[in-house]
Amino acid sequence: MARLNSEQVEFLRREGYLMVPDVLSPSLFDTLKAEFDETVDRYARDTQARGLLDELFEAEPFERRLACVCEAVEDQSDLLRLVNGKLRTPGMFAVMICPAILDIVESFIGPEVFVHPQFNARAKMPNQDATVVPWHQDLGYLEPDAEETFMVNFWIPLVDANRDNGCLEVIAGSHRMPLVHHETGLGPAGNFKGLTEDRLPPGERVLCPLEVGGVLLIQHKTLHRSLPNTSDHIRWSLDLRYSDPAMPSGRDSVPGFIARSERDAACVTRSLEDWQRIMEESGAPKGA
Ligand SMILES: O=C(O)CCC(=O)C(=O)O
Repeated sequence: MARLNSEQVEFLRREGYLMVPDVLSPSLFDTLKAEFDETVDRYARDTQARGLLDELFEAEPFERRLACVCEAVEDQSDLLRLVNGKLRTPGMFAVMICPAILDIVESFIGPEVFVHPQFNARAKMPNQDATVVPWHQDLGYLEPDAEETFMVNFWIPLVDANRDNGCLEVIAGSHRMPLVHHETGLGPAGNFKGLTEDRLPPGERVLCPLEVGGVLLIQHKTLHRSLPNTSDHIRWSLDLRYSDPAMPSGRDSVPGFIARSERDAACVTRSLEDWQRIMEESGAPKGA
C-alpha cells in the first residue's frame, strides 16, 4: 500500500497542494512513452515519404524528437493533436489504474474511486505560447455542481520538470476560496480561461519542480498555473483526476470509470476495452 501518512493527508487538506517524490516507478510510463515514440516515428516516416520532412531525427531522445520533427515541418498541428489530450490507450489506462496512484486517492476519499473524465497528456513544447497555462482552478473548467466534490488531482511529469521547462506553480491555501469567475482569452496565446494577476488571493506562491516518479497533488479549487518552457526539450506530463463516484463530476456529458470499489467489485472497469465501450455507449465524441 502506498497510502499517504496522516501528515501528508493533512498538508493537502490544509494547503491545497502536496508534492510526493519517488512514489511511482519510472517503468510505469514505459508503455505510454513507447506509444508516443511510435506516434512520432510513424508521423515522421509518413511525412518524409510525402516529401515534407528531410530528416527522421531517430537518434533524438524522448524529450527532444517531437520538438525536432515539429521544427522541421511547416504545420505541426496534426502531430501535436496526436500526442496531447485525452488519449485512451493501453499506456494511459495503465497509469490511471496503477495501485500506487489509487492508494494515494484512497488516503483521501476511501475505497470508492472514480477516474474523472477530465484528464490530459501534455507535450509542452519549448517556447510555445499555447501551452503556457494561466492561473486557474480546475473547477473553472468543470460544471459548478462539482464544487463540493473532493477531487484528488494529480500532475505527473514524464520528464524531470523544473522552472526552466515549465513546471507548475500553486498558491498555497487558495483551495479555500469558492469557485471564482474565470475570464476567457488568457495566457500568452489567449487560449485559456483563468484569472489575471490583480484578482489573485494572497498566499505563498510555491514552485513545484518534480523528478520523474514524483507527483503533485492539488484540489479542484487550488489556484495554479504552468510556466513557459524556455528549455530546449519537451516537458511531457499527465494530469489525472479522481473523485468519489457518488459525487458530481462536473463533466456529466462524458463518462469516467470506476477504478476501485469495495462496495461493488462488479462495477470496476478492468480493461481499456471496457473503458472504450463505456465511452462509445455514452455517445460522447471520441476525443472528449
Ligand atoms: O501541465 C500544464 O502545463 C498545466 C496543467 C494544469 O494546469 C492542470 O492540470 O490543470
